[in-house]
Amino acid sequence: MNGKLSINLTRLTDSIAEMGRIGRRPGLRGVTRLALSEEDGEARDLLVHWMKDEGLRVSVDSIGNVFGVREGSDPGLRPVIMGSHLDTVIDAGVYDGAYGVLSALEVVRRIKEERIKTKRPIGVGCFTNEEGVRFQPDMMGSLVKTGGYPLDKVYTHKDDEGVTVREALEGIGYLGSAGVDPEAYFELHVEQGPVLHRRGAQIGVVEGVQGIAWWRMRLHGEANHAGTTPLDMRRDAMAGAAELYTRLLGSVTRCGNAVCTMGKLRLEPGAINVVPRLADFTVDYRSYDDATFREGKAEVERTAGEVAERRGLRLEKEMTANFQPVHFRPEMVDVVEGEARGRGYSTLRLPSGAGHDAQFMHTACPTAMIFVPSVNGVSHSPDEYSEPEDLERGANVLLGCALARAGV
Ligand code: HGY
Ligand code: MN
Ligand code: MN
Repeated sequence: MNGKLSINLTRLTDSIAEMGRIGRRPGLRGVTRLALSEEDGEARDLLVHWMKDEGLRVSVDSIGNVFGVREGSDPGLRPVIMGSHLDTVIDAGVYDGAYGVLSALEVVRRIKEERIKTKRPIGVGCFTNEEGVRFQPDMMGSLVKTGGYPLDKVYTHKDDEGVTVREALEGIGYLGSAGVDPEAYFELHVEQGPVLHRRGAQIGVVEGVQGIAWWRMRLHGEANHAGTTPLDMRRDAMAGAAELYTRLLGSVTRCGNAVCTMGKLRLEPGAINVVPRLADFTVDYRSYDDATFREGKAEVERTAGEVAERRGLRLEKEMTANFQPVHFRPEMVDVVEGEARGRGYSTLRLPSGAGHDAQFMHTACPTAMIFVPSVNGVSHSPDEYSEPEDLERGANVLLGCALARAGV
């Protein structure tokens, strides 16, 4: 392989498969490891076990981010960290997050096997609650670590059962105190979208991450009889939510460079013959373009207000994430492209549609992301899949970038 050090693909895919056995649920085909759940704790414990097997110095910080670092010849230098997350959405694939964490572990294993002593310490990072499904906001671990959100405030955030982040961290034994301060951060991730696979490109050279805005909204109407209540007498919360979603989808379709999703919806009282009095739902709005993102967020809130007004509904809305589009440092983007091309891989530059810890690590240190193709662009689904050769290429690029940055 033109003399460049490469990873051990079998060991990597075996570790992904073993990690992918954690979080299986009857009736679901995928994995479910919601942040700070028992399953997330089990996944973290397995990672820590592997880190200790490799003799890494393991530390856990105050928001539960886990780091495993191999000392360098100059321990006074800040470490190069490669990482991602192990928590998942509901019924997820085995690659989202875990591929990046386990590829980072594989890189450290290979460096150790080759008895390479890097100048800088080099290690693995596993961030808390990247997905934001159980607790909001998403990318919580990297956001708090980089000072984007106050720790004492995030500790009080609750899940649907009223459990706080702090209680959940304590519950799985990952309420730590000491983290690491990376000199640089690299994140390898499956693209989760269709671009690389459609274009036949082997490595995605990620230029940035699109803006993400999340709301929790409640439309309050009035319960009434589904048979006897004339349409013009109804205050139907579901009709309001449906109209809002339809109008937002129409708007992002017309604008062409934004997306919108209402992924979670709960109705009360939730009976077939009762006009819903409450629609409790989420809105996820994203765009890579700064102006579109700003205007789009205003339109989401304006449209929700209009729909509520006209339908006689009371609107409650809470913004649970508001992250501007991020553009990685050009020199870091160039490093990824240079390493991939130096290995003879084809490359394509693109923004990330999904959120990642890298978008916050970017505010603390030089940061880069590497993508590999997702077959048919599927993710956040048990059908998420990437070819082993692609997994290998991505991990080889991660190895090359991190080793060069750490210095030998
Ligand atoms: O929502 C996202 O893009 C990420 O998976 N948390
Ligand atoms: Mn992810
Ligand atoms: Mn994800």
